[in-house]
Amino acid sequence: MTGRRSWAEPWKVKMVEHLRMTTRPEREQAIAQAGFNTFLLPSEFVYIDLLTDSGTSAMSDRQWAGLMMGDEAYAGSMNYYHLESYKHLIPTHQGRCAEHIISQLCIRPGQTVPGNMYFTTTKMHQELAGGSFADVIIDEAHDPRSEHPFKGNCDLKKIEKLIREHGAEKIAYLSLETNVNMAGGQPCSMENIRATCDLCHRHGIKVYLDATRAVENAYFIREREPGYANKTLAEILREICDCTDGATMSAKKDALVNIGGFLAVNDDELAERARNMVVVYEGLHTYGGLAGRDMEAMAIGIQESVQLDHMHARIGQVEYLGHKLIEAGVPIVRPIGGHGIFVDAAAFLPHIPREEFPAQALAAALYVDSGVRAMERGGVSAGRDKETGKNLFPKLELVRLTLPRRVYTQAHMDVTAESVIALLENSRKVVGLRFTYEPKYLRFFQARFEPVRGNRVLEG
Ligand code: PLI
Repeated sequence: MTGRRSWAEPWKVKMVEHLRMTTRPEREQAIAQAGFNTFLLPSEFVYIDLLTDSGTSAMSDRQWAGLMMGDEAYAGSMNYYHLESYKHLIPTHQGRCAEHIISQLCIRPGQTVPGNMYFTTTKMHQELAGGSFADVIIDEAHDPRSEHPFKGNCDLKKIEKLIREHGAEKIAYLSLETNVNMAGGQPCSMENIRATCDLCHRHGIKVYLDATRAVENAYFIREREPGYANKTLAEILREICDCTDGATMSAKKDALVNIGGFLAVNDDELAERARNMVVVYEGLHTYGGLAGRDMEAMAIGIQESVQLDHMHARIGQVEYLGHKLIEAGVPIVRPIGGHGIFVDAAAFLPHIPREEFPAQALAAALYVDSGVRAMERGGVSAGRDKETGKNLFPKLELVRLTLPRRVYTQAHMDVTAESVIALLENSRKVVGLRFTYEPKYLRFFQARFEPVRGNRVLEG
């Protein structure tokens, strides 16, 4: 049996959504009108949409059936009680609202918030609450070529140094992200999660989990960490959560829904304060901006997300695309991560300086070539230093080919790989970009650009 492919997707297609095929001149026009920002493309002009895995999953027939079981009572919706995790769970309409609440409640101006690499919305909310983010991820995470199996790990020495320099009381809490998005979907080991939490707790510092992709992380722990091969994903997930004091969650990723999230905490008093705040920004604490049906779909989605067959096929599809690109010599973040393939745009386009945003240019050129929509995860996403106002240029300058869950086929992966490989062969034809409009907050969403020469991002 060795060498035989023993699994495929544990589902079959029941309904299809038609996609529009476009011509290259149509795509050239569309990307120019979108200011060379793939976020600003109308999705009807996109063929294969790998912008994000957020809210883009296909729901199952059971989830769709669950929508009919929505209890739309304003207060005490039955669906709310189908969700449980930490001692207190407060639904929010998506992850960043949970981040907003935890940041406002737990960060005092001038405090530091260590985390294993920044995430855009997480850091933004920390800064808006008067805090400063401090990166404590291991150095390997910043090296696309490092094959470290747990590149999401925290570096305990970096945490100890922060505590020594600032004092524990100046640290608001540690924000622990699972399957670290900006590092390429890279997991943390259970050993490291436990050691990080122990260290923080010894100093009286709380640890809040960003559980957005915690199930994907659990899958990697099961695959790679000794002692976990016979545990279920649900058991591993429980173990991760048990180490921490609470979690923010965007259910739009692992939990297989198009909208939803929550804040979950163990502390009674913090929960009380969070419930007081959620009514101001989201809605009553038993629906937090969601319809009852959304909560039901989320509860069912969480159950489906921890099925091993599901996760095997999910990560298997990412690996399929990744191996095709590696075989063709495309520089991608190694090892292959959980929710997508991250192309190393700095290595792909060495002729484009960082100031001309190679990853932004590559994402736009990929769209022109084939209608595949990807996302920049590099200098544009990083924004500006909040003190100096200068552009931040993180070591990683990446284009993320993010795979929605249960949406695309192996043939779509082949088309994507062909386009990336064709671009690599013609990489000198990709032209750098400069800003024509730069928004103040989370600029990557709405920024506009123009090519530094001519009017096309992909020449020829
Ligand atoms: O998009 P939200 O507000 O539901 O969640 C924000 C959020 C928090 N943490 C992490 C690790 C995320 O990846 C995240 C959202 N990510 C998006 C939208 C993405 O495209 O990766």
